[in-house]
Amino acid sequence: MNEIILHHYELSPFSEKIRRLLAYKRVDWRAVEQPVMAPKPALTPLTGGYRRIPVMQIGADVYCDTALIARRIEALHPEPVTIPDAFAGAIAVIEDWADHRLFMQAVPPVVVRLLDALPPGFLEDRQQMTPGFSREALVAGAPHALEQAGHSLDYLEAQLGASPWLVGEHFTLADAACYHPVRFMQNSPELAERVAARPALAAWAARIAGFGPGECRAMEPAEALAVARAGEPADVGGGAVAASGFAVGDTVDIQADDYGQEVTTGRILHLDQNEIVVLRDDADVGAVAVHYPRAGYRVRAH
Ligand SMILES: N[C@@H](CCC(=O)N[C@@H](CS)C(=O)NCC(=O)O)C(=O)O
Repeated sequence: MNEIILHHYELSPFSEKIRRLLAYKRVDWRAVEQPVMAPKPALTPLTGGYRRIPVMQIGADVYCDTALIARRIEALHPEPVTIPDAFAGAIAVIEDWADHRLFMQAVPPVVVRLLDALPPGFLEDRQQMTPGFSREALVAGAPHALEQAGHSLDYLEAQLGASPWLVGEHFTLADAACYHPVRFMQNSPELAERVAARPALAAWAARIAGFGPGECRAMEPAEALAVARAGEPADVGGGAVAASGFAVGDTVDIQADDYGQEVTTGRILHLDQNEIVVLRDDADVGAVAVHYPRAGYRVRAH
């Protein structure tokens, strides 16, 4: 009942960020394969609309966004530490840079390379999430993104030439966050060449890949929905930050502020500086608590 269920797909870079953490921590987890494109009929009953990948589920608690998922895994499985207190702020800054800037430098060159192999409807689906995600815009944007990626890879190479990991003496969430765009870059020969040309970076990436697949067993999507249906939200410590303007019980809409505009609507169970938890009563799975980070998400009165 309390096992970690990760809704993911193999090629998903953000899922890889979480899979590396789970492998490093040697945590058992269940893998639910979700479609690469909307609709996601075995995911949205859990989230209430959010369609991005990955999503973590524990019973009837559902966690959106890797920033929150990583921190919940750390709280549940604190050893080995991947967010040491002494570096928590620096790790969050590097993570944000990796998830947004570094990742976005990888997207145009990689997608342009994959254009002929993409499933039908892929660009249209991503255009729904990010207006302007067209073949023409990607082709036009790829050379600059490639050039800019070189600078980012230089920063990583400089740090990894001086220390084995990006922050401190051990693998941390900062490494997992930077690894996922670097791994995604392997799909573009031009980017893969730039990674390979930086020896400390290439060796670091190989070490992280070497954590292996982790302790993972597949789960059917219907079984994950049944788990939610059978469970009750458990991770719902009450409370609200007065300064937020909201109170426990208010019905709110939650929406990403970058891409993917689907909205989750629910009643606030918990709200603090870092996280908002809303309760949804879903026709299919019953009561579920949906957890979001505050950073990167708009919360509005419904
Ligand atoms: N900020 C989100 C970003 C997640 C994200 O962009 N995921 C990609 C896949 S790696 C996605 O959802 N793409 C659209 C899809 O898979 O439907 C997070 O950290 O979880």
